[in-house]
Amino acid sequence: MPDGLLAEAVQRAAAATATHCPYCALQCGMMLSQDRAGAWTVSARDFPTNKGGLCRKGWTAAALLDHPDRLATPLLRDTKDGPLRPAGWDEALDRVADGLLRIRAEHGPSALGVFGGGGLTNEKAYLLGKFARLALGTGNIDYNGRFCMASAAAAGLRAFGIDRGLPFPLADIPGADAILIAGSNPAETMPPIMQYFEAQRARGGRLIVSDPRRTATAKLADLHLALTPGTDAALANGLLHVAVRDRLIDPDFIEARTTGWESVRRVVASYWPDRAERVTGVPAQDIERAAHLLGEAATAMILSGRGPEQQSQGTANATAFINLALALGKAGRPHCGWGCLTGQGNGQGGREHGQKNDQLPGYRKLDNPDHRAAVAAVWDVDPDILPRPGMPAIEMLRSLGQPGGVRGLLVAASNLVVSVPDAAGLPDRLRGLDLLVVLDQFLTETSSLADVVLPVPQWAEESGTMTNLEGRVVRRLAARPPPPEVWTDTRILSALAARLGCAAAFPAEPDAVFTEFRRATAGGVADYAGMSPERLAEADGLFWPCPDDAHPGTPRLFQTRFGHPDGRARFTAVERLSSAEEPDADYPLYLTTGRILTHYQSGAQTRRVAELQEAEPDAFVEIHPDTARGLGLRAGAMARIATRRGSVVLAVRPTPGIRRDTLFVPFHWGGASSANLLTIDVVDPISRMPELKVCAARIELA
Ligand SMILES: Nc1nc2c(c(=O)[nH]1)N[C@H]1C(S)=C(S)[C@@H](COP(=O)(O)OP(=O)(O)OC[C@H]3O[C@@H](n4cnc5c(=O)[nH]c(N)nc54)[C@H](O)[C@@H]3O)O[C@H]1N2
Ligand SMILES: Nc1nc2c(c(=O)[nH]1)N[C@H]1C(S)=C(S)[C@@H](COP(=O)(O)OP(=O)(O)OC[C@H]3O[C@@H](n4cnc5c(=O)[nH]c(N)nc54)[C@H](O)[C@@H]3O)O[C@H]1N2
Ligand code: SF4
Ligand SMILES: [Mo]
Repeated sequence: MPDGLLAEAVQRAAAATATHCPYCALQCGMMLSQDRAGAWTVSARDFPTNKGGLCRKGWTAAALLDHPDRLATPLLRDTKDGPLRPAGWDEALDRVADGLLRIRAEHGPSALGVFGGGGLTNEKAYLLGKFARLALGTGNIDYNGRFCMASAAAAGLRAFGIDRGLPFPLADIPGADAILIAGSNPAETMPPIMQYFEAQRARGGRLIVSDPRRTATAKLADLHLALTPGTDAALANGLLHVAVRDRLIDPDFIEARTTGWESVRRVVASYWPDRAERVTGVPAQDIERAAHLLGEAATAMILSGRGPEQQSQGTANATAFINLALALGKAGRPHCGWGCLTGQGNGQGGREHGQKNDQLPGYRKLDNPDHRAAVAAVWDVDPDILPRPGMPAIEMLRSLGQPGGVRGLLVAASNLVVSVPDAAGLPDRLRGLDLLVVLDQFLTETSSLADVVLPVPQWAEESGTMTNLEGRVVRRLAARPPPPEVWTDTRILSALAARLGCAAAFPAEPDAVFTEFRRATAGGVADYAGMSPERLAEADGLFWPCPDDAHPGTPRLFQTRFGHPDGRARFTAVERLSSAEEPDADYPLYLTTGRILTHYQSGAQTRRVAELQEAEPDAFVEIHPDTARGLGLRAGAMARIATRRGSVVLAVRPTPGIRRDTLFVPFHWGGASSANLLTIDVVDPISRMPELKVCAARIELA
């Protein structure tokens, strides 16, 4: 860090720094301060997203800053079977560069792969994409957002022409007379957001939740639709059937602002309530009631979570709910709209700037000649040297070590071994690579397999921008300098690019990257050009697009026109198709997976926070008490859950709110209790999202 920045960070450390949480996409505002004894503490601050609230993960985030597990130097392995040992930066970076160059010389650039994460700042995500395309020359870059909101993004882009998770600010939520939360559990995954739903309910608004479990969120709702896992499109089509039948749709809106309605109308005609009930298990009268609550409300929103999206039919599911919102005339108007509750800290920005296989900065497309030319001009290279789109995540991970596949992989900000579906074979595939390099703060289930581990700062030790679930760009400030032998991700990429002989510029400091990044987004859909650090610091962030210094930013999209050239939203008819694997005699139950309040993602961070780990030390399986009784499974007993991929042994947690035919396992743990030893890696044909939410399982006393 240059002296000026260091001095600034030190000065801030003496006072409290106004920053944002390291975890989810709400990006709650927080203060970080150090007491006289040197301990760091978090306190809440009044920011528009969290309004003074924080969840337990946010409150305890500072516990990781001086954690004894933190990596303090690069680590490397002298032989494939040898242990990791500390090394200096020159040795570690030389090793990485030599390894990458050797693979490229022998097998070509597409034998190199990069795997990124939605937790990276915009600057890092941008530089990682540039690094893959220019320094490595490979198209094989993808990231964990593929497992997150890729289906919602694909559906939103197809329907609206622009994918921004929420096309409106959270502040609009209380003004919606009816809201359907489709397969999300924000009471556990974004607790401070519940203020907005509570305000909506206090105004007399109605809340509907569709989820196979009666979650903390569903408990607050007027109506809970406890659908069978994997039947979301049937539910949405059933709701739209009723809306058509009972004249709840908005023909004027359909006529003026959309195209393609006829084909949708024809398809939903056969989703009469009895049929929808048979498929979804939701009583027909509840489907009728929900359709009326949404259709009769003056304003309504549909908010999508990972439930309907993380399926092999995820794009179709999200599309079916978008069709419903459009047909009701509940999109592109005040307090109305379909939106996706994006998950990771920078899940939104991380999907806009080039760490996706087919993408260039500014939400541009790698296969569009104009887009290639625009970005190549900023990078000062010939557009023809930009590679073509490479493999999306699951395909890339399947290719590891295969003929023609990836042999050298660089991972930044993902703990793949825990979070990838059907993960049993992944550790061996990673070990078998010619070179695995992981940039992380900890020795995780993934980084511990690497040939070279490069330590990076934590969120409070470097500045950077994050784009939250609303499309609001916020600036995180460094509260203290990183430990001496820890390098930022951007500095590492810059040093590697130089060693690889790349002629293009690779700025090392986040602020310099941000300046270049803003230029690279100029003219794109997600245009950040007008967002100077000074403006971001003054305001409570800025919403993209914000093309110039005078532009106020765009909190609300689609109010007058949608993002397609004709300004109209597009209907796409979808049928409900079966999940990749349905229960049968051998595996009679559905297994679904997801989150609990106290842990974050693969648990790489939160399992190291004593308070959180004590609250939920181990994975468990939720099962309906009747199902458990029938199988002789008592509370706390250890049960074996098996699927065609593998089995895990977990404590039984009888839960009256879950469907009788469904098991739920949180995925925050690795090793023998990893939910992803059970899941299936079949992907959605459009979004390439894997089916994390549905497979067939059986359970028995262990
Ligand atoms: N505590 C905590 N908070 C987090 C995270 C975390 O790991 N922990 N991660 C962040 C990230 S990256 C994300 S993506 C978000 C995710 O936030 P959510 O979408 O709220 O999270 P999930 O628990 O994955 O899934 C939501 C719900 O989908 C339901 N579900 C399962 N199968 C189906 C189905 O077939 N149909 C429907 N309709 N519902 C189904 C589950 O029962 C679950 O309650 O959370 C963010 N916030
Ligand atoms: N069964 C099942 N599996 C799932 C899901 C599910 O619902 N069910 N959900 C999926 C979803 S939505 C998601 S988002 C994924 C998430 O799963 P992962 O991709 O594994 O995400 P994290 O656990 O957040 O891993 C982030 C890692 O990066 C490190 N890190 C944090 N900040 C930085 C940084 O700035 N730079 C670098 N280099 N490293 C950093 C952290 O220490 C951590 O090890 O899991 C997916 N997997
Ligand atoms: S809701 Fe999300 S951003 Fe807010 S404190 Fe919790 S983890 Fe952090
Ligand atoms: Mo996610």
